[in-house]
Amino acid sequence: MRTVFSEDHRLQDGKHELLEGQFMKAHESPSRAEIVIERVRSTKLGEVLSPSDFGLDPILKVHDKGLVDFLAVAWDEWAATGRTFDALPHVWPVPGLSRGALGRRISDCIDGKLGHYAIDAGTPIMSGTWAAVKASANVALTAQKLVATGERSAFALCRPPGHHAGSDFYGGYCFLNNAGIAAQAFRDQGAKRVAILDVDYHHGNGTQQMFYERDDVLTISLHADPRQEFPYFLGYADEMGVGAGEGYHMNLPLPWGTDWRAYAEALEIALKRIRQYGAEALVVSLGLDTFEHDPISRFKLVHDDYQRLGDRIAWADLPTLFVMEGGYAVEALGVNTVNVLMGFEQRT
Ligand code: OKP
Ligand code: ZN
Repeated sequence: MRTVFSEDHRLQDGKHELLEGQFMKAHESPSRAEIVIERVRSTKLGEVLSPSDFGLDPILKVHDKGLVDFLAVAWDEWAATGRTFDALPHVWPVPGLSRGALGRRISDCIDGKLGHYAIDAGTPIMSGTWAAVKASANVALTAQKLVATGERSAFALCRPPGHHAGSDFYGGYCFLNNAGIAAQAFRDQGAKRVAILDVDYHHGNGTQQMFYERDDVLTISLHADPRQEFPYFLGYADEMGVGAGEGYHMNLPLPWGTDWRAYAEALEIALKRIRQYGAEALVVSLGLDTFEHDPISRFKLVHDDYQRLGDRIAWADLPTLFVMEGGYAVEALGVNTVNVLMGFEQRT
């Protein structure tokens, strides 16, 4: 399997996130991608390619121009106020604040804009953020092209991750939805039906929102129950799509402490649905934060389970694009990630 990777991920190096009432060292760090690419290289998984530049068009197919334009200038507007630390929001419009005829205003001030577009205070914007975010989307699109042009699979080593970013919001360490952008690219290149399987520990709320009213992209997320975990407001089992999208979204929330046995049962439900759907391509939002030692998560998967995960995904028997999402037990991240990819290849 070939891997697409860009060194530009390092340009995203946020210092802190607001967590449990404190500023903590950011969990989403450059070391994450470094350890994964090292493991890809040392295991000889396959060739490593640099991304091509696809520009903004494929991004604007799934993201609003308002969000994209904001991300492009957010740092400059923040820095123009004389601030030198990372940009984070600190005030948000709850739905009731400007309900009904009042509508939602977007302030001219950077603090108002941050609160308008961000879902949390855990996703710092710095001088290199936009360059890293564009590179991450290009990594996904380059790997997507490999699969669309006949490769059985490819690995997009994206950083920053994407699955919490929706059409018009960012957050949860994510700015643009790499998996969603890639799924849309499959559609635009002629695939009639595409499936996205999200195995990150956290619910893929951005992906859900982006495709919620569509039947041409089936979205399924296995994740920690939002009653207990971020993103709290979405990810419940009764959210199944609306309008044309009714029946084309599936959430499989699982409790803290979930191990491989329970995880595998949910995974089987997801994979059966994907096969029944008749997808022509599969995009996997590959998060490794289901690992037993992940510092911000509470599932109990072990190293070998990731090979099993790859093997099960291969059972769907589809051209498959793996897109990197979360995973914060950095020392183990390379091994666990490549275990999935190797497990997938061994079935083929
Ligand atoms: C990004 B990805 C937990 C706070 C969570 C944000 C987590 C974002 C995870 N107590 N803060 O899905 O791995
Ligand atoms: Zn996650």
